[in-house]
Amino acid sequence: MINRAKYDQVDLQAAADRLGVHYQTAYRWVRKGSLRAVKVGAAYDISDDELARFAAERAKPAPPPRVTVVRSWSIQQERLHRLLVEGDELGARQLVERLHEGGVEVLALCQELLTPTLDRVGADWAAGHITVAVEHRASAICERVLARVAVHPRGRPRGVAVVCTPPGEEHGLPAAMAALCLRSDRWQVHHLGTQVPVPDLVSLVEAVKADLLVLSRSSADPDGSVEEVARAAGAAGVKVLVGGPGRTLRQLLDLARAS
Ligand code: B12
Repeated sequence: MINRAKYDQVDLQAAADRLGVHYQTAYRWVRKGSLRAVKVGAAYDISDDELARFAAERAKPAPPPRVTVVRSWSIQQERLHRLLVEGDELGARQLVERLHEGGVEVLALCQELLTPTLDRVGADWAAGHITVAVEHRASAICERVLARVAVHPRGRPRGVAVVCTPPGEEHGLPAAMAALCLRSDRWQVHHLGTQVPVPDLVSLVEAVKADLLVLSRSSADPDGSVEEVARAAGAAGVKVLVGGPGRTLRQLLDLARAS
């Protein structure tokens, strides 16, 4: 039998108590190796010195979070454009995720990186430099990259927003970006994608008690559906915001807050 007092050792429960944490937390630290312990049969012993060292380590201020400063968006756009045109999904994902993990906000990622790069992909296509297949692959990669950027801001939501495209509009990426940016600005967002029939859209807007309906589009309004949706949703008492090329996500967030 080991005399703990004699060797200035405490068991794991006592160590947890002294560190002010749950037993399981102390156990996890021991398993990870960050809290050094000696195994005695089925139990663990921790020395006083080790406890003091560990407590002092924990009391040190955490290092400041990594902050990425983007010196040149055009260099990032150039990189992303190359990756998208080559179909390098992993590379595109890593580029965006690295910036996001470095603290770059989703608004900047969408507005300064993805939007101009997609614009360039569109210009490549219009000029015949890339095929429709390459353009489709690039935009599909963007959809998946965007879906991986998770934002979970704390606090009470500002309100409920429904985001989609007007019927006939197949450009779904602006709506995906709008949804992401609204979420990051603490809106509860129902993102419906594209081609939602107007009566179904209105009934969902009513069911979720939306404060806001955001219609995002990249092209003009070939079906004249924007006005139809806006009228129907307006009649249901919801504020409608309509996007379009040349309009920015910053404007969207400002309009949404002002609504
Ligand atoms: C990818 C793409 C497609 C993909 C879309 C896939 C997808 N999942 O989205 C597909 C293959 C479906 C497609 C189809 C077509 N496309 Co296309 N497409 C593009 C491309 C390359 C990128 C679109 C995009 O996502 N842009 C980035 C977005 C995010 O930028 P944005 O449009 O400026 O949007 C911003 C604002 O709207 C704002 N925002 C969003 N919501 C809100 C809300 C509010 C309230 C506010 C204030 C702001 C806001 O945020 C966005 C981000 O900054 C563009 C090129 C370009 N310049 O955009 C062409 C482009 C839009 N397409 C074009 C064309 C011609 C077509 C087709 C007609 C081609 C065809 N012949 O079939 C079809 C139309 C289909 C349809 N009925 O909608 C033209 C449009 C020309 C025009 N003047 O209308 C473009 C500009 C290409 C070009 N250079 O000619 N396309």
